[in-house]
This record gives sequence, C-alpha cells and structure tokens, in this order.
Amino acid sequence: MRKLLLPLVLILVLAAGGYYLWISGEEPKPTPIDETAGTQEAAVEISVTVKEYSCTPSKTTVDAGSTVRLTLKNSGNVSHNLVIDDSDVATTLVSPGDSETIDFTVPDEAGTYEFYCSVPGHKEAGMEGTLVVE
Ligand SMILES: [Cu+2]
Repeated sequence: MRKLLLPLVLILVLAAGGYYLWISGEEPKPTPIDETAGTQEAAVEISVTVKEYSCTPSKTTVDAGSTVRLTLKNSGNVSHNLVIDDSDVATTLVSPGDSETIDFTVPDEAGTYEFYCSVPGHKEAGMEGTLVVE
C-alpha cells in the first residue's frame, strides 16, 4: 500500500501547489523536483548465497537508514531461509535452486546485526553471518 500511496500523495501536493500559484496570479515557477522521493526508492542490492552450511558473504556492511533489496539464493540441496536477528526481516523458506528477494529499511542507528538460517540446526552448523550498519 505504501508504494501506491506515495505517488498519489505527490500528485495531490503538486496539484494543490499548482492551483495555489494559479489563483494567486503569480507567474508559475517550475516546481522543484523532490529529490528525496527518488532516492527513497533506490535500494542497496545485497545478494547472499546459502547452502549447507554457510551464508556467502558472511559479513556485509550497509549505511544506516538505507533501503536494502536482499536477494537470497539457495545453491544447496535442502531448503533454507534468512532471518535477521532482532528484526521482523525474514525470507520464506527457499527451495534448492530458487531465490527470493525482499526489501527492508536498515535502522538509523549504527550497530551489528546477526543473520542466520532458522531451519533447526542450520545456524549451529554455520549458516550465520553479520550485517554491519554504519
Ligand atoms: Cu538452512
């Protein structure tokens, strides 16, 4: 819903601004482009490949507050997922040979977050890694 709402709000704001300029009788100035609207959609792309029993890369760094598009590729022989600790970020269980892409926003505070496969035993076997927010 948020993705649909943003353009609608922008259109309403632009329309209201244009109407105001028209009724005030001033020479309409070119509307400045809202640059934050564009950058908000620009996602940092991260790809993590999982198999028995590792996540590659096992450490990745992102900027605080950035939008991340995470693609999980399962090159193993059993299903795996990827969950980021202390967050609601998680993929579904991805079948061998399949991949899944999820978008999420990184917290504004710098910190270190653990990610892992939540299939019982997999994290303990080595399917874990670190997401560094800086
Ligand atoms: Cu796993």
